[in-house]
Amino acid sequence: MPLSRTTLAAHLLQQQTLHPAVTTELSAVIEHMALAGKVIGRELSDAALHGALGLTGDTNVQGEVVQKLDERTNDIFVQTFEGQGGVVRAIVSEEMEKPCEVGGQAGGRAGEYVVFVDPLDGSSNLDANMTVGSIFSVHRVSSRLQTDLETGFLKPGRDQLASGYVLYGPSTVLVYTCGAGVYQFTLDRGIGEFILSGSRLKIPPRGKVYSANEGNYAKWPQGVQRFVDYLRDKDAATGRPYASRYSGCLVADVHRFLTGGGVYLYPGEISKPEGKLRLMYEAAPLGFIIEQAGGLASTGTQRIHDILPTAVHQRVPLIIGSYEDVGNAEEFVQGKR
Ligand code: FBP
Repeated sequence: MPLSRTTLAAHLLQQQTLHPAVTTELSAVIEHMALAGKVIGRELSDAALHGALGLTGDTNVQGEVVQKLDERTNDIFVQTFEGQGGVVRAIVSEEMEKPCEVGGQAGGRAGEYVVFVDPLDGSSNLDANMTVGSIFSVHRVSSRLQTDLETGFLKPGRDQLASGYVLYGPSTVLVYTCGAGVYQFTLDRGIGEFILSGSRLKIPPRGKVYSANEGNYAKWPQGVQRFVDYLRDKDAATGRPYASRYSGCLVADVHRFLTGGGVYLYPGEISKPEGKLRLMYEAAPLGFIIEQAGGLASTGTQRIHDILPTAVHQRVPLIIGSYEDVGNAEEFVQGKR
């Protein structure tokens, strides 16, 4: 095994010497996310062999049917942070209506971080054995917390300290940023370590692929329809038509762009202008990653990063990916083209 292979722990130690934002505590949070990712990766790999696939019969706070693994992966994140010595005060999860306090006292002080998590993104892919992911975002708890647990956690995307995702595909990959570039790690299952496999990742300014559930085309506002029509039109000079790729897993579609560029859309609909995806644990964390890689994340009219959240499960339209492609989408959505 070449000794130059860098583990996540070694990388974070190095980052702490280079960037004051990468503190020991924040590194501990990211290492706990990696630990939860390893456990989830293992459980997904043989889920069918111990009856872990299928539905629970319940619906979650979003009104969505709950997969058994949605619940199990949520428990894994809560358990992972329950014993972590207090740096994390609470977890806010897609699967839990209210924030869940996990942090003990660290040196007599309440934990200073809150972790927002989508434990299993794309879970409707599970029965088809297709790619799924976990998404996380780390914020510092605000002074407002004393009064109101929920609103004390609501901060705009630009205030994130770190974000990332774990992608459970042919290999298990962890991608994160602390605002000092985007780094990728691949799980070496043989030694149980995430090993650095990509540094300071950059997304191409323009892509050749778009991702959207075109089954919703008739429900979209005209600007969105016209943008997708534009991508499908033939024009060699601008590399159109773009190829259509939609995996049913936001993390997988966004990860594809980190290497080849392109644009993912889950827009608002005429009857549902807020769209489907959640701001705090889907749009904002992926927005931080993509913008650190040189791309853009928008609602079509506003940068995701600048949205002042009003609720932990708030939904927003999302257009994310290569800078020029998202810029084009914004012009169509705003009726400038
Ligand atoms: P979940 O986090 O509940 O899985 O929802 C998000 C998501 O599954 C994305 O991963 C995916 O891109 C999108 O919703 C699929 O939605 P639809 O089935 O409406 O196209």
